[in-house]
Amino acid sequence: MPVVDIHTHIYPPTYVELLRSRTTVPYVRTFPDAPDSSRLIILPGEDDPSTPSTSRGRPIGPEYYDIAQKIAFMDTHKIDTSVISLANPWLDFLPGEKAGEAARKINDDVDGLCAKYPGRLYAFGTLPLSAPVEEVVQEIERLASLKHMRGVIMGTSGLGNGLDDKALDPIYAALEKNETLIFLHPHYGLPVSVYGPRANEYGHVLPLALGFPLETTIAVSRMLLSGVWDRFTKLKVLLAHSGGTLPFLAGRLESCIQHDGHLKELGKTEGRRDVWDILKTNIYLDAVIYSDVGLKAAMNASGADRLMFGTDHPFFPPLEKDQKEWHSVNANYSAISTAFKDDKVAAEGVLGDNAIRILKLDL
Ligand code: 5CU
Repeated sequence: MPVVDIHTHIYPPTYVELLRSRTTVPYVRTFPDAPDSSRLIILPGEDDPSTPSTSRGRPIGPEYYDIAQKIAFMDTHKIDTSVISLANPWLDFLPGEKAGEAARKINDDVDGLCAKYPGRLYAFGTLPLSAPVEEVVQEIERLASLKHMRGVIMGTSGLGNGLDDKALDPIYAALEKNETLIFLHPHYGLPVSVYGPRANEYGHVLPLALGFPLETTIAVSRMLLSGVWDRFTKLKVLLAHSGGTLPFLAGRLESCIQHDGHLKELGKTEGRRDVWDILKTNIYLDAVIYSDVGLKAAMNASGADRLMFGTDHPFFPPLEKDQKEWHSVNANYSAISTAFKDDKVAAEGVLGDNAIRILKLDL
């Protein structure tokens, strides 16, 4: 039974060099109170001077950029194949004139890494979203010709105005035409003010446990409300973290649409595809939710045949030194075995068969 990890990140060495050359978020640097440990600072506001040193970014070691370490991690956790993707914040922060070339270089580097480990690595490419739209479309076309690419990873900002922006239509059209799946992943979270004045005392818990999933939920809801899937009925999107909170809130979202006087006035409550249809036709969900409770909601919303195992490596390593097996990975394995204890075929689907079928992996 093959195990495929579809949510696993890498910062290729060229990207880490770029981060080391920067002094504003995102960047990599050491701090005077821990000069021997480089820290990766990526999330908005996480280098605020008032932030305790243990909460300033995260330590960055070779597990973030050395592909041999990815393979070793896969071996330890019995993962046959991984679909690797550049981690957040991708190329969102680059000036438009630099983004196209950076995307081509990173995508070629990542495709090259996959070529070194036949059958073990595939990838989601990266788009130069700050470049002119035509350049983004060109990269989508080019990615379709790279052997190991199976989609693109994207954040929720789109071209700067979110994923409900009509200016994205040529990009959605190119993705749909090439049957290129979007792996939609959060980065920006919620405005830090919602975490309150004591947020510094809580490490990264609130932005990662709640900010990330809510960001995804809001981004997808905006896509849906703006009719993206009515215009692009075959556009495929894989949502990180089991869809944020969308499986749990889909009924409420649908009901709010049906009861909205403004939408009715605009004629937008009729003749549209509803949330459940889109969840079962266009959306795929990863199984990175660490509990069978969330996983069952994901299964009920989209169907067990649309769920795919993931680890989020290299994020969420064990905090104990010398702990080889990762608790976070084992939590995702256990969630699958508990949620699908009476359905071996569905469990095998989530662990690997669904990814092989959906992403057309040649295994
Ligand atoms: O720990 C984190 O900050 C993250 C992150 O930035 N991206 C991700 O995919 N997982 C965890």
